[in-house]
Amino acid sequence: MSTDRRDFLKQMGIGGGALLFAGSAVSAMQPQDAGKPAGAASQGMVMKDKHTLPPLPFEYNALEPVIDEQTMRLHHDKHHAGYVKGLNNAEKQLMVARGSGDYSLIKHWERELAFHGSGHILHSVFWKNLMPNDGAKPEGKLAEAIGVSFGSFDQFRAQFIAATKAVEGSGWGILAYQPMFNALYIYQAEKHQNLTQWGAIPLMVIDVWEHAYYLKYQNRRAEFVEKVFDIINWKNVGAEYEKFIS
Ligand code: MN3
Repeated sequence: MSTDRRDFLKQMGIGGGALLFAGSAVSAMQPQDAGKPAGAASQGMVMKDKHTLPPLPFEYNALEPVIDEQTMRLHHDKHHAGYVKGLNNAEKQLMVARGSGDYSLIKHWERELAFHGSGHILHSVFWKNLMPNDGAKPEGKLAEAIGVSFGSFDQFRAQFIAATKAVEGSGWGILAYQPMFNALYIYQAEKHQNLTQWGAIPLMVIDVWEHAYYLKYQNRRAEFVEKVFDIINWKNVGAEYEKFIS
């Protein structure tokens, strides 16, 4: 794994490796106990939150008038925070299940892990994507890759906007790098975790859950998608892409 990749995972709070434990139980834990969560759980060990809500990289009103301040506050502070909380809880519940050996709710917690984990990842990418950009377009290696994968920037834009507008129910438009095929793809995600390919790395995403636009745009999702496409921070997207192709 490259250093950049590790940095990315660290930024996302998902590169930590071992679970973190709080309290004096840590120092009391003997090496031979490390693989025995049942003992740890029965001693009342508390698992710290592994994932935290990243701060917005700009002010809440920075994207006005395209995205209004109230929507940004709710979206980041409530919705994204909810996915972080849900992900931490799923991981804790799975630890408890490993400890007790009771897997009667395994389907539920695995689903929660996929849903909230994917929600946390996509929102973290979304905030970094956005910035009033004065009509900037992708440059450098990202621009070249868009040309190879989609024919041209305009063709990419048309497909991305069509896919994003047409998400069925709640979901996302996603530009991703697929390292397995060394190519860029546009995916249409339902919820956060459905309709993708394994291994794909989201580079640029637009959230089309109603919570992302309804206060200002009501049912006009298409208008929201077109306006947000014009405030994409292509410099950041290009930098993310270059991290993964080296
Ligand atoms: Mn959202």
